Amino acid sequence: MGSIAITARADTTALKQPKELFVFDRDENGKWGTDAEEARRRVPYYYLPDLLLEQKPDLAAGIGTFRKIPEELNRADFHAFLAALQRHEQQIGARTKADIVTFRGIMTKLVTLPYDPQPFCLYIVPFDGQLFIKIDDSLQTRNPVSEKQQLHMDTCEYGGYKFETLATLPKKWGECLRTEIEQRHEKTVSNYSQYISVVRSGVGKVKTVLAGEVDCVWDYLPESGQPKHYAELKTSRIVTNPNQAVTFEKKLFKTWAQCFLLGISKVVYGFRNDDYLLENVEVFTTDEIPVLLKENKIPRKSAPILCTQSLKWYGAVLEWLSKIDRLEEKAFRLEFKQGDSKLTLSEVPEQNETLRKEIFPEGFVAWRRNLPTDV
Ligand code: 0WD
Ligand code: CA
Repeated sequence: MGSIAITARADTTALKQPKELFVFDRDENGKWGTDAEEARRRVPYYYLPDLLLEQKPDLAAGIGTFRKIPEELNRADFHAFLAALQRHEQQIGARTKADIVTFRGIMTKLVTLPYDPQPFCLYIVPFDGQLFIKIDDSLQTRNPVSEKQQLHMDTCEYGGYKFETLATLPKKWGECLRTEIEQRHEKTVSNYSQYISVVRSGVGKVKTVLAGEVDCVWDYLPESGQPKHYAELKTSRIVTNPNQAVTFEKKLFKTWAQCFLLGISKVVYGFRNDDYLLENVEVFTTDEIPVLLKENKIPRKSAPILCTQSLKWYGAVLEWLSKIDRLEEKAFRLEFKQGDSKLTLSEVPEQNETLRKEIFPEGFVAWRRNLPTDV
C-alpha cells in the first residue's frame, strides 16, 4: 500500500510540550483501575539518601522472593487504557482530540529507529476518526541464550525493580512511617503495580495521545499533572572502557526518547558493578541528554547520535501516518524488517475483526458512537 524511507526527515523538530490529560494505574494485585485520584494516591516518590548509597546495596538481594507478574498479564493493555480514556472523556463531557492514540513504548521504537534499527510489526486501526496503534504481541520473542546468560538477564531485570524499590517511597516522605523509609532494602520486590500517565503531544499538525508507564514523582505532584515532575529510573553497568561507553550512550538515547515523549524531565541511573552492587547514582535531565550525546568525545566506529535527526524522522513518519484514511474501518500493518531501509504499510482485512476486539472495549465503542461528532 505504501512505504516511507528511513532517511525521510521533516523540516521541523517543533514538538508540542507534552501535557498530561489523566492517569490510571494497576494495583498490587494486577488489577487495572480507571480512577485517577486513586492512582495519584498510589504513585511512588523518589527518595534516595546518600546514606543508603554508601552501603553499596546488593541489587540481586531477595531475587528468590521476586513477585513477578506473569508475562501474559503484562502486555500493553488497550482495554485498560481505553476504559480510563472513556472515564476521562465522560468527566469532561467530550471526545479527546487526537490523530493518533497509542502507547509511548511504540513511539519510542519509531523515534529511535535511525540509530537503533530493530525490527517491529505494528497494527494501525482507524476508529472514530483516530488511528489506534498496537504492537504485535506474538512477535515479542527472544533469541535463545545460554543458561548463564539467562540468569544474568533475569538478575538485571530483577535489579532494575530492586533499584526502584530502594529509590522510591510508596507515598510522600512526610506521610511515610519510619520503617517504610528505613526498611526498604527488606521490602519484597514486585512489578505488579504500575502508574500510567496519558499525555497529549504532537509534531507539526499531528496530535498524539500517548499512554506510558512512569516510575515515580521527582519532587511533588501538582494539581493538574505536569509530566515534568516525574522521573524515570534505570540501572546499568558501571562504564569502565570505551566500548561500554558506546553501549551506554545507546541506552541513554533510548531513555531520552522514552522520557521526551511523555515530557518526563529527570532520568536517574543507578550504576552497578559485576557483582550487582550499586556503586553510584547519576541524575540526568532529559534536556541535557541530546547535548551529552552530541558532544561526547569517545573513540567510536559509528557517527554520534543526533537526537534532532531522530525527531525530524519522527515528524516525517507521523505526518505520513496521519494521511491514512480514518473514515473507513479498515486495518493496517506497519512493518520494519531487519536490514530494510523503509517502513511498509499494508492492509490486513483478515485481521480487522480480531484487532478491533483486542483494542476496543464495548463500552468505549458505545460511548464514542453516541458522542456528537462536533465536540
Ligand atoms: O511485551 C510486553 N510485556 C510489554 C508491555 C511491552 C511494552 C509495554 N508493556 C506494558 C507496560 O508494562 C505498561 O503496562 O505496556 C504499558 C505501557 O508501556 P510503555 O510505557 O509504552 O512501555 P515502554 O516505554 O516500552 O516501557 C516502560 C516500562 C519498562 O520500564 P523500563 O525502565 O524497563 O524501560 O514498561 C515495562 C518496564 O517496566 N515493560 C515491560 N515489562 C515486561 N516485559 C516490557 C516487557 N517486555 N516492556 C516494557
Ligand atoms: Ca524504569
